[in-house]
Amino acid sequence: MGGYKVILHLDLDAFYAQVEHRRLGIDRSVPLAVQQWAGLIAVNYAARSRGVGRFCDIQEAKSRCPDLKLVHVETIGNTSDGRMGGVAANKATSKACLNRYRSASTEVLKAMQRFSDVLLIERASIDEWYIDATALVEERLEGVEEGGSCSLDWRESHVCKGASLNASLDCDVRLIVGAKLCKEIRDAVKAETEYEMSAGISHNKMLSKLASAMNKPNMQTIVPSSAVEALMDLDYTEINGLGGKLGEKLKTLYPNLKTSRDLQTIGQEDLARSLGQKTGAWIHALCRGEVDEPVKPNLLPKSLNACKSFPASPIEQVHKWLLILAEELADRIEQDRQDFARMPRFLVLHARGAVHFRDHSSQSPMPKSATRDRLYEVGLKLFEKIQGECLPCSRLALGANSFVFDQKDMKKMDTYFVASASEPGNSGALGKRKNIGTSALVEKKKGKAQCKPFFAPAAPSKQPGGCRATESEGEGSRDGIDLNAVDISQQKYILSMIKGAQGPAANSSASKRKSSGGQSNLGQFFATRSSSQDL
Ligand code: TTP
Repeated sequence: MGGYKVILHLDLDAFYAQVEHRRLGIDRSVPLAVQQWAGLIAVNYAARSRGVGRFCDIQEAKSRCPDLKLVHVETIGNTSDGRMGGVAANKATSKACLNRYRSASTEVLKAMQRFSDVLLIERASIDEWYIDATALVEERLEGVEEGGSCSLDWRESHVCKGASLNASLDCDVRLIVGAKLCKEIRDAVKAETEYEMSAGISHNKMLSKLASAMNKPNMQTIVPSSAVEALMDLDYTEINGLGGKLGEKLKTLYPNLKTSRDLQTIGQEDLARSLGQKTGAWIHALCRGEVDEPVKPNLLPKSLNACKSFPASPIEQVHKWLLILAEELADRIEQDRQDFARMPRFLVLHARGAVHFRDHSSQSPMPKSATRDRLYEVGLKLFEKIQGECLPCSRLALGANSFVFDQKDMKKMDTYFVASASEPGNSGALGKRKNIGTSALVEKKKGKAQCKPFFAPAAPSKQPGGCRATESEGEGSRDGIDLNAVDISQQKYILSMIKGAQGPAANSSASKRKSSGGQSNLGQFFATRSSSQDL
């Protein structure tokens, strides 16, 4: 093992717009934007080239690009009983519903999962993922040592401006093999879902995230360690984790510093004094491109939420919104049950009083049948408990958390799994894909030059920055999955569900594979306990 990580960051291009292109069968060359109420939330690249951006209001967008196709996000409500319906969007009477985009995101994840069960995948937001591809890269390189071959052609990738790759360095060889792999993953996702992604390939999450944005759309960029020093000229607020409150705090503390390189002039002690030991150490490494955060697999959402903010409202309005939220949550619980065979144990209601702007919450066991009407009924009782502090009300959220696995569905799936895994000739997805595409074949030379170990030791497990989570509704509920109670057949079931119940090949590959120095899907599943996030 070379000791160099290969971390990919994959980011869907103009995500919601792509979903609408596919759903409505609209050619990608047509300028298209997704609208939510009076604003644009996704703009495709054809429209961007005509001067349309998220900053435009609808009128300005139309005047810049008269043939712009506008698609409104799906909404719930707007009808007398709150049922879902394709009705005209009205912010005062309905709420945006992201189910369409969540499903598309799950499709993409499944396609990546099917590609290989050695990849470690972390969902960073609804449309971006980190992948630790180190194990698969090493596996390919081991194949070369055993007499196989491996492409060292990086022409399908960009290399970060001002940098070059050196195929005689172990670290760069790994990025080149990782880039080939990354292209294969993107191609597999495109073939299966039609969605296009951009990607970054580097040795850590921070650098691969910066890289994926360098050549959008539908391109990938490699950032070798030799590029890092020059890269640090960037505005530090562009670095993931420094774009928000922490970046603001840094600006206040050090008003004259703009770039990452400027930040390097502050000693770790000073940073620690102003921001605390952990954050100080983290920023000290971050502004040098040296943060080695692990990819934390998190495939299962830990809570499901439906929420709505509205002008200060009396009880009748609260009831109306509660019915709409119950509709959405019931739908999400059912979808989640189908995807992961589990049910939440608790229903939580959060409400914000419009007088003091304080949030209050109340929770109860989940009703046995989580239908809209039952959730509404229980939700009303939960609101009664806190309504003294919450009326008039300006925000409501209804959430489900603390999941247990559905024994009945497990059993069904168990039977399926055992039957399919025992079928002969199941070679597995990875085996089929190994060493494909060898346009410029290079035999691995013995005794390659080593580049200087560049990256600092792993950062503390909880960094202050973290990943953007566009869909998180901030509930901070606990993950109630009791993994100790999940036996091996249930784990197999969950694997097959996450992989989209592929049938024999995928399942048997998952059960036969050893972890190859990386973490299998099973490992990913176990890792959800600490790192999964709401989607
Ligand atoms: P982004 O990844 O920020 O952007 P994008 O995928 O549309 O475009 P790009 O190719 O530049 O990455 O956001 C992902 C989706 O999240 C986006 O398609 C729509 C949604 N979104 C919102 O709903 N509100 C917002 O303010 C932003 C920024 C995004």
